[in-house]
Amino acid sequence: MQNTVISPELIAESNARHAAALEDDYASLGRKLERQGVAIDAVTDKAKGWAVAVPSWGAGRGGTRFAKFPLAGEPTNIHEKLEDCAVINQLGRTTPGVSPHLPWDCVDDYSALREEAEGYGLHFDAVNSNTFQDQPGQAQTYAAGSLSSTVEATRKQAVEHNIDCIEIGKQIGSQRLTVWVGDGTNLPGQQDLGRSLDRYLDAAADVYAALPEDWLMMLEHKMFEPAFYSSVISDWGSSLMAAQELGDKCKCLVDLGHHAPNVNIEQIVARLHRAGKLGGFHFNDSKYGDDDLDSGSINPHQLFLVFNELAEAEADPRGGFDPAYMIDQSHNVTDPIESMLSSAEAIAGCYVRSQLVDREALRAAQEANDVMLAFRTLRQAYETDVGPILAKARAEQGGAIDWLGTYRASQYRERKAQERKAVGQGAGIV
Ligand SMILES: [Mn+2]
Repeated sequence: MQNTVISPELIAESNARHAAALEDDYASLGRKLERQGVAIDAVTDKAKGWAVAVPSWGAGRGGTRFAKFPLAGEPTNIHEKLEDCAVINQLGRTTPGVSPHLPWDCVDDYSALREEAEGYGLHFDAVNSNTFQDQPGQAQTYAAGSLSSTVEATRKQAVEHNIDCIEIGKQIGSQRLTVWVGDGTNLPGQQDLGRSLDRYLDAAADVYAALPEDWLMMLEHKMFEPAFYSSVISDWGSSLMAAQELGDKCKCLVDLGHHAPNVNIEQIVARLHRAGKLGGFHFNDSKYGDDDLDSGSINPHQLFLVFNELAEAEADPRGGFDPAYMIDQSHNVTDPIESMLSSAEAIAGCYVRSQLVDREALRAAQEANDVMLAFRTLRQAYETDVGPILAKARAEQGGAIDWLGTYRASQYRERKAQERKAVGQGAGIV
């Protein structure tokens, strides 16, 4: 018996109020797509089979380096985070995976934690290591770097933490390790830019050597922050270089916020796939830098173009196509459950739109150098309102047609505000 956090009756009652309007919209969209040669039910089935993981840390309020504004009833441990993730998946039916972060989510009994997640219909996705901050009692500081540190004992400590993450990951059913290091410099001359990469690669090779056969190590690049002059794995070029040097079980992870403004991220996606090194995504949106805003809130067109490249990659797998999809954003002023539901819908919507692109027509227009027709072929899919498909997919799997209204009617957060202990203030960590 699956542990349902939100009353199924409440969802059913809410859906009953919206069912007639949805059927009307779905039928109308179905007729429109049929004229384009697309069977809507087949697309809805694809939507049902598509998933994006949520990060455990995203269940809590994030913050900036200036402040964090806690939300009454937000989770304070992995058990409460799992409960919130269960709500997100129960209403949205797109997010059965939870990506844990260590040591923030460390517990004594990992098989019990795995069972707890499964009780909610959830599973654990990629495990995220953390060598960007010091933990209480830690022997070596990461103030001057972790895997790339000039201090051998510090590099060793960072390697051992990553290996611990793999061991914990095995117990909770994960098969991927995401490695992001904050290593870098704040002033020119602080470190030798070449040797710091050498040290990183040597240490990362020790982590790689501990990977089980059926695991992947994903390297996440980031242009800047916390290091503001140079980062060791600053861009997709450094990431690709490292992944190629480390081996077949190492791939690159693209966090949409980790690039300079206006960088053509969809092209990076195509390039990484071409190199057989597209490992996964961290979805978020940004206006200025690594803002970690809700996915699709600022530039939904870019998100669509990324998914268009993913659809191309899936059609031409070149030996493999299995990227890990995860949301990675910071909810500073919203209820994280609402932001994650909104983001999952935006991301799934771009996936669905990418499935509506007439690939044959696009290819023909490209081959004929018919620029406008190629553009319009893409644009037609982007401009399609796929809301009815997403709502239908949710409803048919027990989720909510109107997830926001249903969530608020459940008064889940208000109840948790009574039950859970208050979160401390202070700067957030994102
Ligand atoms: Mn990320």
